[in-house]
Amino acid sequence: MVLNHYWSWVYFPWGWWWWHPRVIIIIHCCPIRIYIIIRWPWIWWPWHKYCEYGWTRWFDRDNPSGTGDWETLTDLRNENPGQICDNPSGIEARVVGTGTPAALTLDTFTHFNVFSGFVCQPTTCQDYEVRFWCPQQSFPVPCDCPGWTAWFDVDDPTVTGDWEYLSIVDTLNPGQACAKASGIQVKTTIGDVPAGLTGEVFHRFGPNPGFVCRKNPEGGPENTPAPYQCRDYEVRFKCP
Ligand SMILES: [Ca+2]
Ligand SMILES: [Ca+2]
Repeated sequence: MVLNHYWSWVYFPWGWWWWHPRVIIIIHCCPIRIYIIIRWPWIWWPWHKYCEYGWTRWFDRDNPSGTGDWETLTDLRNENPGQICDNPSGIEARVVGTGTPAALTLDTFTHFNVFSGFVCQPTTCQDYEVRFWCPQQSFPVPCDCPGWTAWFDVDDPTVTGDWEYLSIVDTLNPGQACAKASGIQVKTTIGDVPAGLTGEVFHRFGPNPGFVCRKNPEGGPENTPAPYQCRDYEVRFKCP
């Protein structure tokens, strides 16, 4: 359908496209993601806004009976093949039904990270659901989202690696973070590459205590040169 001499639009399976000799606008739903690409004078300049981009849907495979609430990555992948990427770059958990952030409950989480997923023990747990951040390299940076902190970079990958602990972020940035978080996202400071796409080895990757990329194995000698490499990462947390 032609709107006027210059503008046309069409609906593709994942959104509406408008195009013009100098502007392309793409609106995706749902959740809503907006992409605007402007050509001036001959270079195409992209702009985008997508708070939810890259998150999986919420998963709730277990109920808090018996040994607790087990939302492990192994089980979730087995029961939902192809829906969770191999190397998530973030994780978030909340209570089913109420949407209460995990950090606001008094339950104990024995696992809460991108390696093993989420486990609440013992049996007094509420019922939790979890989701993972699986972005694509071409759209790496989510915009500012409600409840999420700014991106913080409190360490450099010098001798032992890059240590981005929530407690350190909170101490160095009073009032800008929190003592207990419900989610974490990690990307590189240069290039905005999601952590899961860098191929590096991470030692810690959960809201609590935070994120660590070590150049040496835990408990091993500080070898020179270190066996692993670490880029400089920055983190943001879901508070609470
Ligand atoms: Ca559950
Ligand atoms: Ca860093």
